[in-house]
Order: sequence, then structure tokens, then C-alpha cells
Amino acid sequence: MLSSRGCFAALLTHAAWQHLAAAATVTYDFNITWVTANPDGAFDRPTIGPLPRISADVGDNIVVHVTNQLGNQTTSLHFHGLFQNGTTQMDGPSQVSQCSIPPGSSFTYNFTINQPGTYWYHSHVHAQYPDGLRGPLVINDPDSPFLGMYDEEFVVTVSDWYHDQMTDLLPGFISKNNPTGAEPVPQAALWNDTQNLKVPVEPGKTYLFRMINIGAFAGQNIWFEGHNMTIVEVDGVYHQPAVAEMIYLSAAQRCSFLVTTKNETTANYAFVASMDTTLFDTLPDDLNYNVTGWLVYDDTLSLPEPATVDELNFFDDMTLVPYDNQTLFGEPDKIIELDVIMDNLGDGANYAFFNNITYSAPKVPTLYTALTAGELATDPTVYGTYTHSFVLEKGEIVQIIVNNLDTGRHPFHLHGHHFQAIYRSAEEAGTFEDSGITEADFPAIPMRRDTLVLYPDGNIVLRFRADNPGIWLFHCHIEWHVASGLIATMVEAPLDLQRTLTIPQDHLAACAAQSVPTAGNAAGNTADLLDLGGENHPPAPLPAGFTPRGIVALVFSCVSGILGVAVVAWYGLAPDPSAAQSPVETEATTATTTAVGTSNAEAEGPVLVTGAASGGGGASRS
Ligand SMILES: *[C@@H]1O[C@H](CO)[C@@H](O)[C@H](O)[C@H]1NC(C)=O
Ligand SMILES: *[C@@H]1O[C@H](CO)[C@@H](O)[C@H](O)[C@H]1NC(C)=O
Ligand SMILES: *[C@@H]1O[C@H](CO)[C@@H](O)[C@H](O)[C@H]1NC(C)=O
Ligand SMILES: *[C@@H]1O[C@H](CO)[C@@H](O)[C@H](O)[C@H]1NC(C)=O
Ligand SMILES: *[C@@H]1O[C@H](CO)[C@@H](O)[C@H](O)[C@H]1NC(C)=O
Ligand SMILES: *[C@@H]1O[C@H](CO)[C@@H](O)[C@H](O)[C@H]1NC(C)=O
Ligand SMILES: *[C@@H]1O[C@H](CO)[C@@H](O)[C@H](O)[C@H]1NC(C)=O
Ligand SMILES: *[C@@H]1O[C@H](CO)[C@@H](O)[C@H](O)[C@H]1NC(C)=O
Ligand SMILES: *[C@@H]1O[C@H](CO)[C@@H](O)[C@H](O)[C@H]1NC(C)=O
Ligand SMILES: *[C@@H]1O[C@H](CO)[C@@H](O)[C@H](O)[C@H]1NC(C)=O
Ligand SMILES: [Cu+2]
Repeated sequence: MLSSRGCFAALLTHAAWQHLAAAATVTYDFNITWVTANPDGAFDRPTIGPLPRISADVGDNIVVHVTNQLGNQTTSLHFHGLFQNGTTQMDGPSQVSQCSIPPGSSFTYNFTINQPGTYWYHSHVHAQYPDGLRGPLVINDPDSPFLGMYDEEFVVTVSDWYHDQMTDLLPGFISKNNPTGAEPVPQAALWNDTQNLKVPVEPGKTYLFRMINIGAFAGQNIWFEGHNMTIVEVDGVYHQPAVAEMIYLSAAQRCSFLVTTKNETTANYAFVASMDTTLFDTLPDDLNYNVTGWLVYDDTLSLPEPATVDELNFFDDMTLVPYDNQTLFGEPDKIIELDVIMDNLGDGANYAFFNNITYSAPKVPTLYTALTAGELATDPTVYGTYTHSFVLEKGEIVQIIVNNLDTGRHPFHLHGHHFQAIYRSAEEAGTFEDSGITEADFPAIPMRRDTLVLYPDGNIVLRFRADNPGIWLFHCHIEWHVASGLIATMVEAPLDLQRTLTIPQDHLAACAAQSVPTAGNAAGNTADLLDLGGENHPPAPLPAGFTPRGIVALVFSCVSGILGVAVVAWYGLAPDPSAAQSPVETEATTATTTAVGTSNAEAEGPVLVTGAASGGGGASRS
């Protein structure tokens, strides 16, 4: 369906926009509940949402009143890709910039957006967003350099889809019964939360597609039969137009591209998203990892099945050039080097590590530690060992090198910034140190985005300026790897935060309701900030001499010994009560969730927004 707001944006002239462009407040009421959904036509399941698209104009103030009506889970909202410049307390990750929102309570997000482009929002607690708490967020730009180049726009999401809830999948994923860390394989792929999506088009027109991968795990190979895509924006950054026949969109990435239609209406054309099966440890026989939509020129004509594509040769996003020609930042003031490792801990489960640290959420949200640690806020110690915090000084150029010592692709995301993607090696290239690449090899005008794919056994180098005081996570955007700890924390200019931030009362109330402390170091110690005794921590390391291979053998022999059957992966196994909680949940949050139990767990009606429903999702605007 065409967004009337997008259409509006495309048709208005620049001058008219200047006239209308006074900043507005756009208000959404998100009453977050369970609904029943069946987006792949194969399976009814409890799902969170559906929630509307958030739409606003550059410069608008956005207010989202969240009421958690889930009954049995806490929640939170992250607005992916937005800088939250001056409002890091609105960024959303639980135990980082806020406490999660307990069932039955309300919480307001309130921030101003000065960025144009294509974003999305999603829950940032309990690995919850794949259950449905996710949606598009589009910021219309009256000054977009591409406004005159298209007639209408479409917002389209693409994603993977699971038939099981994350709360049911996670205990089996992080479990001694899954020592290799095999991620659950999705049951389907979706276009715009459905299948067989029809996009009505007219001949001889150009459309802007704003495509967003809101999935949990799978990257998507995307192509349109008979039509090319002219990329003009990735992750909210305009780039010089580049023609692609196929693109790859990882979880959390966005790409806006122009599609020009044919001059005749003699056929309809398929467009396909094909999940990146290289990520899957197993490929179930009955999995259709492709999803098809159609550009419908004439709805009386047939919708052809897509032809088979032999090779998935997708466009290399590293070749893009930003529209604003921003040049390479100078040599870094600070270099952060992170090696991605998957390994087992003493509970036998598989975890994800940056260097030797797998993330465990602190007892005190990292932002609240920054605000209450006085001068010691610049000492990374106070944030705890397992938040893997790096303190950045205001204005410095930071370089992050990520070496993939794992054989999977990982899409890395930085909150609070666009980074310059200055280098990406090929697969199997080893570490950056061994690459021999020097400053002179970096592009003069590097592409910028907020989520970049790192290839198997390769490396990436990112650069950004620390010009946004706040607490910003750097993490893989595969939700399984968030749950297994592939997260580091950037603590940017904490003393500035102390001078400028006030935490709203409803944010503090969310903590109080769950007895989460809001002061002191990561362990909640306010008297001795350098004493981290009692901090949350992952399971202890494996006893010496144990290897993952050994665990596989051990588990298989135990399982077949006890059950007398061959068990493939962990699918059929009940959650192991001794398995570790997902490390991103704090003890306090877990306790509250349990205490609330399953009361009020009935599915309620779909989520509504206030105000007259406009095409853009029905916000109230004042
Ligand atoms: C896709 O869904 C969004 C709502 O999330 C809607 O605004 C948009 O118009 C839909 N796109 C198409 C092409 O139907
Ligand atoms: C949002 O924040 C602005 C600026 O701090 C404030 O003036 C306004 O009252 C807030 N709105 C809501 C609904 O909290
Ligand atoms: C798409 O682009 C390729 C390479 O630039 C070109 O060969 C092809 O003809 C284009 N296809 C269409 C339908 O424009
Ligand atoms: C459609 O017609 C216009 C005007 O005649 C022409 O400029 C354009 O190249 C044609 N497009 C295609 C895809 O043939
Ligand atoms: C999905 O599409 C790819 C590319 O065309 C094709 O090779 C593959 O066979 C398709 N898979 C299924 C299950 O249809
Ligand atoms: C960026 O550089 C290109 C040439 O490489 C030029 O055509 C374009 O006008 C420049 N854009 C801006 C915004 O300066
Ligand atoms: C990680 O390694 C460093 C350097 O060897 C060491 O100082 C630190 O204590 C280790 N951290 C953990 C969590 O093991
Ligand atoms: C944040 O705002 C300051 C000015 O208030 C600006 O200098 C800085 O570049 C902004 N940072 C980002 C990431 O937008
Ligand atoms: C929470 O409630 C939903 C909806 O009733 C239900 O499907 C789900 O199993 C519950 N989750 C837990 C962990 O109890
Ligand atoms: C959503 O919750 C708010 C706050 O509790 C309430 O004012 C509003 O009426 C609710 N809207 C819907 C559609 O339930
Ligand atoms: Cu994110």
C-alpha cells in the first residue's frame, strides 16, 4: 500500500516544504500487547504488535508513550540509527540507558530528530524484537537531494520469521545441549510482515523503495526481475547514486533505492528476498528461504514465479560514496581492537566474545553509573568487567578494528553514530594487523552507515568522531549473538553527561518497580566505586582441558546414553533449568518477570495510535 505521506513528500516542491517545515511534535501511543499473527500463512502464534510505522519530518520532536500491556515480559524501545544527540537516556537498551519497562507501567520516549532517512525501532531487551516488537521509522527530508528524482515512495520491510517465541528458543540456544552455538533457523522469510506482497506500480515512473531488514538473524539477498536498483541512501546516509542488480541487506541494515518502471504494462515482475543460508548451521528440507513479492503493473495479469538465480552476486556497499563527500577522518586518537570469538564457558553453553569478554548486563544501567560516579566516571573500571566499556573523550577520533575469528558473517552496529567504513577485508583474510593495509590504502571519501557486515575470518575498520556524549553499544545485530554476549559499550564524554542530563521520573520509576539500583558502579556499590565485588558475571570458564569438541562428544554420549536416542541439535529438548539465563537479562529483571507470571496474558486487540490516522501510521501532530 502506498504511504500517502511519502507520496505527499514526493509531490511537494522544495519551496512548499520550506514553508511547512516548522518543527512539530509527533506523538505516538504504543500500547504494547500480544496479538495473534500468521504472517507466513503457515502458523498462528502469539506475536507482539503489530505496531505502526513512525513517520516524522527532519527537525520534529517525537514522543512515544509506551504502555507495557504484555503482562508477562518487561520491554523497551530502541530507535535504530538515531543519534539521540543530547538524549542518550532515550536510546532504549535495557540496563544500558534505562531500566526495562515493567508490565503494567508506562514510559515516555521524547527526542528530536535531525537526521533524514530510513530507520526502524525495536525492543532492546530479552532478545524480544523477533517476536514482533519492531517497525519502520522514516524521517522525511524536505531538502533531500533526490526528491526530484522519483514520483512516489514505498516503505518495505524484509525479515526472517520464527514459529516459536524467543523465550522458548533462547534456553535451548544458550545451553550445554547446543555446545556449538548453532542458531535456531527461521521458518520463513517475509516481505513487509507477509508473503506474496503486491506493490502496485504505474508505467514510466520512478519509485523510491525504503527497504529495512527488521529480521533477527538472516541477511537477505534482494533483487527485482527486469529492473535495476539505484541506491541513494544506506542507513540514513545519502550516497551518490549507484546501480545494483542485487543487494545484500543484513539484519538491521536499510537501503533506499530508485526503481524505474517499464513503459508498458504487459507483465508483472517478481522481486525476491533470499535468506543468506550460509548463516544457517542446518538447512531444513522443508524451509523455503525465499520470499516473493511483485511489482504489479496490471492486476489482471498473472504473477510469475521468479526464475532461479544461479549466483548471488550482490553489490559491494564499500564502493558507495557519500553524497556529502565527507573525507576520511584523520588518524585515530584511540584505537579499539576487538576479536570475535565463539567459545564455551563452564556451563557447557556457547557464548560470543569480544577478545576474552562476553557481555553481562550490569546491576546498575551504565548511564546511571556514568551520572553518579563523579570524577571516576572516566575510569572504565566502574562500569564493570563484563559491560566491556571503553571511555571516549569528547571530540576524539575513534577507530574500531574488528577481527572475525569466527566462520560466520556478523553485521556490526554502533549506536549513536554513523561510522566511516574505511576497510573491509575479503573472507579468510585474517586479522587487520596481518593485512599490511596502511593509512594510504583507505578511501579518501569512505562510505558511512550504522551497520556493516564483517565477513568470515576477515576484518573491518571503522572510524567515527566522538561528538555525541552518551552511552552507546557496539554489537552484532544478530539477535542470537546479542543474547550470547557479542556487545561492547562506548562511554562517550561521561562528565558532559553529568553536566547536562536529567533522568525523567518515569525512567526512575521503572527501576524502582524492579528494585534496580540507579546509582553506583556496575555492582551497585556507591561507597567504593572501584570495588566490583558482586557484579553480574557470565558463567565461569571451562575447566582446563575441555574443548568445544570435547563437549560435543560429552553431550552426545550423555544424551544418547540417557535417552537412548540420537538427538540432532537441541530442537526437541526441553529447556534445561540449569542453563544460564541470557546474559543480557539482569537478575532483578528476571525476578520481576517471574513474579508477574502469566497473569493478564490474554491477547488483546491490535495496537492503535492516537489522532486521526494518516497514511503514515496515524500520529498526532501538533
Ligand atoms: C509496508 O508496511 C508498512 C507498515 O509497516 C506500510 O506503511 C507500507 O505502506 C507497506 N508497504 C507496502 C509496499 O505495502
Ligand atoms: C519532551 O521534551 C521536551 C524538551 O525537554 C519538553 O519540553 C516536553 O515537555 C517533553 N514532552 C513530553 C511529552 O514529555
Ligand atoms: C541493469 O544494470 C546492468 C549493469 O549496469 C545492465 O547491464 C542492465 O542492462 C541493467 N538492466 C536494466 C533492466 O536496466
Ligand atoms: C520510457 O519512455 C521514455 C519517454 O519516451 C524514455 O525516455 C525511457 O527511456 C523509456 N524507458 C524505458 C525503460 O524504456
Ligand atoms: C531460492 O532462490 C534461489 C535463487 O534463485 C534458488 O537457487 C533456490 O533454489 C530457491 N530456494 C527455494 C527453496 O526455492
Ligand atoms: C561530491 O563530489 C562530486 C564529484 O566527485 C561532485 O559531483 C558533487 O557535487 C559533490 N557533492 C557535494 C555535496 O559537494
Ligand atoms: C582478559 O585478558 C586481559 C589481558 O590478558 C586480562 O587483564 C583480563 O583480566 C581478562 N579479562 C577476563 C574477563 O578474563
Ligand atoms: C551532536 O550535536 C553537537 C552540537 O550540539 C554536534 O557538534 C555533534 O556533531 C552532534 N553529533 C552527532 C553524532 O550528530
Ligand atoms: C507470555 O504471554 C504470551 C501471550 O499469552 C504467551 O504466549 C507466552 O507464552 C507467555 N510467555 C511466557 C514466558 O510465559
Ligand atoms: C493506550 O494507553 C494510554 C495510556 O494508558 C491510554 O491513554 C490510551 O487510551 C491507550 N490507547 C489504546 C488504544 O488502548
Ligand atoms: Cu540496534
